[in-house]
This record gives sequence, structure tokens and C-alpha cells, in this order.
Amino acid sequence: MAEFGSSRLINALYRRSVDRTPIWLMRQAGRYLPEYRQVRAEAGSFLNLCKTPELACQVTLQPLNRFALDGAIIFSDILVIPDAMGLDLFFEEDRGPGFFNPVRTLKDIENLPIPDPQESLGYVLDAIRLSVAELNNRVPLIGFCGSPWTVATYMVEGKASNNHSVIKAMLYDAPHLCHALLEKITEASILYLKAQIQSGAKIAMVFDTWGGILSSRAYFSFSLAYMKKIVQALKEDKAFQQVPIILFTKNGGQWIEEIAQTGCECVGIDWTHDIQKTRALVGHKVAIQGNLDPCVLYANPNKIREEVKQVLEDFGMGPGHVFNLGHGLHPDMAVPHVEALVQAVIELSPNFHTKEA
Ligand code: 1CP
Repeated sequence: MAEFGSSRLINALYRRSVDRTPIWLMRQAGRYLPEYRQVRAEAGSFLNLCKTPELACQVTLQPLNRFALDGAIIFSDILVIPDAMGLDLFFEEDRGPGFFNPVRTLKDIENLPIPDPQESLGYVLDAIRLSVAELNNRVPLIGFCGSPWTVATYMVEGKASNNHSVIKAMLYDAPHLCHALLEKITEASILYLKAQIQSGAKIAMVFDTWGGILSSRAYFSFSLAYMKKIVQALKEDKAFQQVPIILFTKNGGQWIEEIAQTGCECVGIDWTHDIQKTRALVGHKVAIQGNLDPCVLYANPNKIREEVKQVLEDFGMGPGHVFNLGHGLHPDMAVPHVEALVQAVIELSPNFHTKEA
């Protein structure tokens, strides 16, 4: 928005010329940082950390204090919406998230409230306001939610899952149940993203981590259709249409053209996609975010630099690229390797932009 018209990240999202390629990293705040582990220990649990705005703000800022990143992402989780709907979220140490009250029947779905973000997610909004104040216009803050499909997988399975058998059974046996649930999550997500923007988020990202497990037909009707509703709801409202939207479907390479047609400003792609081909297909319409294989960070800093150069070369000259990993950083990644990655983008990417930018 106004004061961020000249931010490198926002310019790149609108495919305006920039002096170099902006970079931020999915899961840039997290367990690979010793200072994160310290604050998390202080908070007692991941959920307490999310629900204590001062601490959530602190960890949002931590990666920015170490690396010259071009964006901050609010520290929270996609599962706070179902938590606010009454599913009672918990995180087991090293086993990921779960819900005490998973959703299985039409009655369960009908009983789900659409949470008022001010009331039930006020802690995220407070963390956003604090983070924006701390950032003091240094870089824009990214707000986010999960795609309705991805959030639904956790609500129905009740925990992280490998084969998603429960929600897939629902999808095939009782598609109307699935759609009823997706409608509710969509409505809640729209209110939530709007509230995040009103609290100071300057970019909105939708994480569709599990869209890629669907058949092509199912992807369009159970995942993309609902992400499109979210994009449309923001774009048809004057108060929100200025905020660029990033859609990221992990393993969604084959649907990139349809994703780009939703009205979003940017598509995120994972490392299994060819960024050059993606640009040729949709680069005239949207910016592209990605797509270094996160596991490159397990290699030595020289190799990391080489691989960064390869991604920059594959995207090619000119604007419309936001550098990122193809998925999040892992907890066992080395901080100096992350530093090497950020430095490589800062040093090498000006060559891919014209000087007068
Ligand atoms: O122990 C810990 O400290 C918890 C680890 C952790 C962290 C750091 C979880 C639990 N969530 C988060 C933060 C988080 N989650 C962010 C913060 C901002 C940042 O990027 O720095 C974001 C954007 C998310 C989003 C999220 N949560 C997604 C979508 C993105 C993705 O990574 O695919 C998903 C699928 C979740 C669910 C979730 N939360 C946490 C875990 C371990 C998981 C994945 C569970 C699974 O394997 O299915």
C-alpha cells in the first residue's frame, strides 16, 4: 500500500522493475534458529508462543535481525482457524499438530462457527500490529492462511497424515460434506485475511500444502475453486484489492495456468517445477515465487551459491521473480548456510535486472 509502493518485494509481486531479486524464506522463523528455540522454551509450547503476541512478534523479527530478507511473515500457523472454530488444537512434541475434536459428520460441520477474527484470533492481529510497529517500514509483513482444502485435511484427519485416507473417503463418498466444510473454512479465511490486512499485513499468502495429493479434477473443485473465492473476495473489495496475493500449491505444477487465472498476483512453485517453463507459461500474468530445493541447504556454501545462480539463470532477466525455497526450511538446517543463500541472492541477482531500476 502507499508507504510500500516502493518495497522491493511488493514491486516484484507486481512485476515492476527492481534493483535485485527480493528474497524471503518459508519457515524463516523456526527451530533452525537458536534464538527461536530459546523463546519457544520460554513460551512452554508452540501454541503458547503463537498465542502470546509479544513473543510471536519477537520470533517474527528474529530472521530479519540476522539476514537481509525483503519480507517478514507473521509467526502463526494455518491451524489457528480450526482452533478458533472449537476443534481444540494441540501440538505433540516432534509429532506435529492434532485436534481433540476432528470433524466427521454433517452435524459436526453444521455446528462449526465462523469465528469473528477480532474475538477469537485477536492474538494474531495483536502480533501483526506489534510486528508492523517493530518493522517500522523496513520491509512489508506477509499475512497468511492455509488453503481451505489443506486446512480441511487436518480438521477431518484430526492429525498430520501420510495418505489422507479419511478426508479422501469423505471426498469420494460424501462430496457434499466436503464442500460444506470447505465453504465454511473459506468464509472464515476471507474474514481472517481481511482482519490481518486491517491490522497491517501488506501481502497475503495462501498455503496449499496438500492440493498436490488430489486428482486433477478433484484439485479444481476441492482446492482451487475455494482459493479462487478467497482471491475474488479480496479483489472485489476496494479496501483489500491493493494487497498482492501469493497462491502456493505444493506439487501443483500441472495446474499452474489455472492457478495464475484466479486473479492472484503471484504463484509459488516448489523445486520439482521448471521455473523457466513456468515463466514462459504464466510470466506475462503473474510473478513467480520460488523455487530452490530446500535440501540444497544441506550442501556446502559454494554449492548453495551455484544452485542459487542456477535458479536466477533459469528464471532469466527482468522482474517478476521472488526468490524463495520450494518449501519451508527444516529444523536441522545450518544458520551459516541460510546466510550463504541470502548473500548469494543479494550479490548475484542484480545482474538479472537492468541498472536503471
Ligand atoms: O515445534 C515448533 O516450534 C513448531 C513447528 C512449527 C512452526 C515453526 C509449526 C507446527 N508451525 C510453525 C510456523 C508456521 N506454520 C508458519 C510461520 C511463519 C514462517 O514461515 O516463518 C507458517 C507460515 C506455517 C504454515 C503451516 N502450518 C503450513 C503451510 C506451510 C507448509 O509448511 O507446508 C502447514 C501445513 C502447517 C501445519 C503444521 N504446523 C506445524 C507443523 C509441524 C505442521 C505440519 C504438519 C504436517 O506434517 O502435516
